[in-house]
Amino acid sequence: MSLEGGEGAGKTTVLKALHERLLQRGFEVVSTREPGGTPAGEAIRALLLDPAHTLAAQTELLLMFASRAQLVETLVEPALARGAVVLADRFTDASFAYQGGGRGLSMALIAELERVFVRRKPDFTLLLDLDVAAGLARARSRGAPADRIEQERDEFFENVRKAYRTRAAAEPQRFAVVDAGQGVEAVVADACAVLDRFLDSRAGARP
Ligand code: T5A
Repeated sequence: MSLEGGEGAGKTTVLKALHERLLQRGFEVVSTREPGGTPAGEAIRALLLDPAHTLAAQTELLLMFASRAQLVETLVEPALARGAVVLADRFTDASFAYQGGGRGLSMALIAELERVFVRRKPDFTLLLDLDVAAGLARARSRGAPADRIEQERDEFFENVRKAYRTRAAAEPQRFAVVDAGQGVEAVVADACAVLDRFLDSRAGARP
């Protein structure tokens, strides 16, 4: 299962709560993040987010998929094979939203990379939907210098949000959308409630 959203939407905060909820419900949980999640993936993440680099959009896309391919081969597939739940802070939907929606790269090309190198979609995806200005303000309030992608203009992030919402609307059976503009406690409560509904609908099956 995966967690998605724009900058500062609160994924890190919500991920911890969902991880705890899954443990309480008796699952082995493997939480991970993208780009990154493996030693090689974290090195790729550093390259991707370093503002010192000017990357072509295609390079950015392929590095996202390089990190993802490493994660799928070395972490996701082995974890699923032994019956664990993988809880991913971003997965392929982020490439559709950022590289497709934000950068304007071909959605068909991204779908083809997904088909060849990922070969699966999350069973359940929680989208934290938030006004772009509010998300950027939250991200900036942490005081860390903006990374390469956070330095993009607002229009880029508006297109990212639009692409996420379009994907959620197209696959309502996979996506649940939570209003991330609420206070932390309300967002966490909503996120846990939709997770519980999903787990209950699967009647004990692994997500
Ligand atoms: N990317 C990624 C792509 O372009 N393509 C891809 O395929 C993939 C996988 C790194 C970047 O890579 C891009 C997207 C990103 O630009 P990331 O590490 O997930 O991906 O980066 P961010 O989205 O930048 O992660 P953030 O850590 O900024 O956002 P989070 O995790 O959504 O937010 P979080 O939980 O750290 O919260 C941000 C701040 O807001 C507060 C928190 O305390 C924190 O200070 N906060 C709230 N404040 C008020 N109300 C709430 N409800 C709040 N929830 C959290």
